[in-house]
Amino acid sequence: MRKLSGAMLIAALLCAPAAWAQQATLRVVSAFSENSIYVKRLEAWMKTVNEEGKGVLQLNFVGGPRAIPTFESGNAVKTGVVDIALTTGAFYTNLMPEADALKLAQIPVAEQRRSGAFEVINQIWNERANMVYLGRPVEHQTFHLYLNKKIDKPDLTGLKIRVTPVYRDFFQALGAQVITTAPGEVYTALERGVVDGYGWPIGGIFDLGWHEKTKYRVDPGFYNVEVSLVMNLDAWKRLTPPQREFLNRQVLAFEAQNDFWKSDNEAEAKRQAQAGIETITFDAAAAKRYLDKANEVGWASAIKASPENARKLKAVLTK
Ligand code: 173
Repeated sequence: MRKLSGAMLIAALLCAPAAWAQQATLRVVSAFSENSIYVKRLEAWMKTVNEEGKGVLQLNFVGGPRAIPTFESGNAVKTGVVDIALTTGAFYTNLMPEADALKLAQIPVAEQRRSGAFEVINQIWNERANMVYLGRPVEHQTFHLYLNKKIDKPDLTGLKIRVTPVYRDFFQALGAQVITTAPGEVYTALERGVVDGYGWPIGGIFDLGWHEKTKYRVDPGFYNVEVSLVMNLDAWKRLTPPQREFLNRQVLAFEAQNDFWKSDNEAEAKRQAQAGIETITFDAAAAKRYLDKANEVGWASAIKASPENARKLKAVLTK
């Protein structure tokens, strides 16, 4: 320091705030619990982003549902309480019911980016929720019905099932009585016998100990599990072009790891079997009816709730 002349010191001090302004720090939350596989992968990704983003962009993980309750995650992003959330459309249908339609996508996210589907999603998300749809770092997973009572056909009459908007209309169409809860309440609901089962992806039931309270998994799985990064539109606009480019590149790198889920699916199914969870399967005709029903009910609900946007999404997300 002694070697700096007075003029140089002043110049350095004047430059410092400008240089500093080139680094943005964004607040990130997760609608999924902190010990979930989704958040473990998010944190690993953020670590890389922060290492590579020094002087450009930093991500600050604020927390999971204890920081922002699961079903408030969309609102927190919309209003700018946080900048980014790892969440899913079913958790912010209060803002835009069509968000849940991303589970009906039949084409991979990389293709959605090439085909223009991604832009259609972004137009809708910008307008409806003041959000930028950044990317989808979870793919190749299906949802399943987990039960504590045995069934031999796709008929849930007399069963109480924990749902979110993902499964609500489908399970209801199969005769179930449904109870909506955040993931954080599933264990207690099972423990108290408030529900006979729940919907959840193929992976993750061990994260919160649900395997202890689960007897059966129903196959086949249905829909396309959607977990995405969404960002407040104003916060996005405040970023400089290089910061946006950096963030986009990092999200693409995250999505490029999506094959991870294929091996995770196998590992999780195996682990469930080892934990004594039996698989319930239907005959081919019943399985087809089950999947067709899921799809049909899914689109019918989305179109009913938000006709114009759901139709736009259907046009670009299905084959
Ligand atoms: O809570 C849920 O069952 C749910 O809707 C969901 C959505 C995506 C991934 C995991 C769970």
